[in-house]
Amino acid sequence: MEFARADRMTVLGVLNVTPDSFSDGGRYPAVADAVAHALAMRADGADLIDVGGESTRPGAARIGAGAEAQRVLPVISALAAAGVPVSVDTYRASVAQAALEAGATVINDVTGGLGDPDMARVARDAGCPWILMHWRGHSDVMATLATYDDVVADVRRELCTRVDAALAAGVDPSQLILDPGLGFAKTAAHNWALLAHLDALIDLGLPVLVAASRKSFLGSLLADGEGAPRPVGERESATVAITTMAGLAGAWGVRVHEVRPSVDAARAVAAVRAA
Ligand code: PMM
Repeated sequence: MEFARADRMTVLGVLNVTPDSFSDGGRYPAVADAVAHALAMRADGADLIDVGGESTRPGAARIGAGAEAQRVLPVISALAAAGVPVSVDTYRASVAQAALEAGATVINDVTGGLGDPDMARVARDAGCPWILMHWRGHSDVMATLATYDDVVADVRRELCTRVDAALAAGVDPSQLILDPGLGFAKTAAHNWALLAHLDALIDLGLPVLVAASRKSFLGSLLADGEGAPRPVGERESATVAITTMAGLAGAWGVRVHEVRPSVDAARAVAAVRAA
C-alpha cells in the first residue's frame, strides 16, 4: 500500500460525486470541481481520495452501475492523471473493475463483498487493497437489521466470515482492510460500543479503518436543548475526537470529509505513540 504512511495513520479524504450524499452531496457536480476539491484535500494531507458515486445515506435511492460509473470514472481518470492515489467506493464489481482500469488502486466496498459475488474475483485479479466494511443490507432496509446479541462480537464474527470468503476466493490477506461500518445497520449505541471496543477488530491482525466523519450519531450526541441534531457541518470537533481515539486504539486509518484537522490529530497521535 504505497499510499499509506509509516509515520502516522492513513487519512482517506471523502469525495462523493453524488447529488444526494448526506454531507457533501450535490456540491461537486462538475469533474473540474471534484478534482479541485480532491487536490485541496491532498494539499491538506489526505493519503488517498475515496471517490464514491452512489450515496449510502439511510433511505438514499440506489442507481444503476452505468450511472455510477458515469459519475466516478471521469473523476478517477483525472485524479490518476494528476498522480493522486484513489480508492473507489463501490460494491459493484463492474464499477470497481472499470475504476481500477481508470487508475484507482484501492476498492472500498461497503458491503464487504456481499453486494456483488464477482467482487472477490476483481480484487484477487487486481491484487489491490480491498476495504471490507461490516454490512447487512442496503440502505433502504438497513435500519431493520440493527439487532445484535453483542454488537462487538457479532460484527467481529461477521467480518471474519467476509475475510474467510475473500481468502477462499484467492484474495491475499495482505490486501484486506477491515471497517466496522459505523451507521450501517447500527444504532448510535452500537456505534459507540464498536468504537469503545475497536481492539476487538484490531486484534484480528488486519488494518482497521474507522469512518465516523459527520455521521448522524455525532449529530445526535451534540443535539441542542430541544433535541435537534447538530448540523452536518458542525460535527468536526467530534469527528477529530474519534480520529484521535481510533488512532490511540491502534486503528490503521480514518475516512473523513475535513482532512486537515484529522491529519493534525493523526500526527499528534503518532507523536504520543512514538514517545
Ligand atoms: N460510510 C459511507 C460511505 N462509504 N466506506 C467505508 N469504508 N466506511 C464507511 O463507514 C463508509 C464508507 C457513508 O458516508 P458518506 O456519505 O460520508 O460517504
